[in-house]
Amino acid sequence: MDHEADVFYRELPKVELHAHLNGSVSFQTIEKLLKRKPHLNIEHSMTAIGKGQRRTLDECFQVFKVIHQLVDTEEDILMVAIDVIKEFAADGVKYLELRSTPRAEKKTGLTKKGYIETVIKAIQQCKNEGVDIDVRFLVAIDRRNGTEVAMETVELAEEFMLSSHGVVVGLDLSGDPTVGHGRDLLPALQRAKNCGLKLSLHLSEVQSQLEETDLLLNLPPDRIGHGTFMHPEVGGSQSVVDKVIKNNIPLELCLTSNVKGQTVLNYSKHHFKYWYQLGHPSVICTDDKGVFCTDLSQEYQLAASTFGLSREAVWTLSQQAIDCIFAPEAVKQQLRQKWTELHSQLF
Ligand code: 6MZ
Repeated sequence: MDHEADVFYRELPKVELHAHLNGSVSFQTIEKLLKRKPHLNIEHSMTAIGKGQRRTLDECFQVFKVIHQLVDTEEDILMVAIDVIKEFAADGVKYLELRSTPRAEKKTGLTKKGYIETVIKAIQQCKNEGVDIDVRFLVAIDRRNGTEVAMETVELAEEFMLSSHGVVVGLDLSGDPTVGHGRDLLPALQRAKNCGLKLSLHLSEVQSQLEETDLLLNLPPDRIGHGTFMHPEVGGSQSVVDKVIKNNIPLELCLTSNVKGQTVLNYSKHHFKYWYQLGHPSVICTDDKGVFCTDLSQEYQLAASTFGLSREAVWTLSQQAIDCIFAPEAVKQQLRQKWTELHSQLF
């Protein structure tokens, strides 16, 4: 990790809503995977982007490919998911929505169904061990894989939403934003929405996506990932901003990811400022804590130091994230209760 956050931020109870499983793999877990697969000749420098380093978004996607080579059996997925959940819990995250793209691997016999089952097993195992975190799962569509795979993914997600006792709550649309067009995925996303899956869509992560964003906002999604280029100051449009505000769609904002992936010039230029000043629901998230060498405490601290937020304001920010979770109202109530109990310990 680049550096460790101050105690206040680590002890702050937090909600993480935008975390890709294979982007969240820590140095320690990569170490274990490298030992399992020495023949791949992969080094740490190929799986993470360290302090002060930047990559193009395209290079970031190459990093995921390397990690996917290391995580290609049910055994790997189980270990990775358990480690990631425990690391978030150790960082003070009380509620986590993990997202991941189900993958089939001919070589190892991994199936997409087995993939999802294994993530759910990891979540269950952590719960049985009493790890202090409520974890839900969003099944991810990788936009690179096109219309048909998107529809199959929705069908799988639907099946698991019905059988996983509330663990699978929604669907994520992610993947390289420069590939494909959202219009081709619209039928799959519409179907997901109709069957009760919550939708979190990566929108306007790069500048060329305004038309797609405008179209997908008509669904409307339940949350937006990044939304970096939606507002007029960065070439977006007021009508897109108005749609987001009118539908009160929360944004998942990942500061370090956007700076290291070079879609945002520096921390002070991050669009957190625009949306936060509007009073629009903005949730601080990590995106890929392993790849970008960060954690959620650090992201809160960076937001506070960059935009001059008081500790009270940081507390409110973390508390308001509860309103944006995909789990039902009863879970929100439990979390609000937890935040109330923890407030006196921090202030
Ligand atoms: C878009 C991203 C992403 O699904 O194998 N992913 N998609 N933008 C980003 N910004 C940096 N970061 C991660 O985790 C890795 C996958 O998550 C998506 C990509 O599809 C990547 O392959 P899983 O667990």
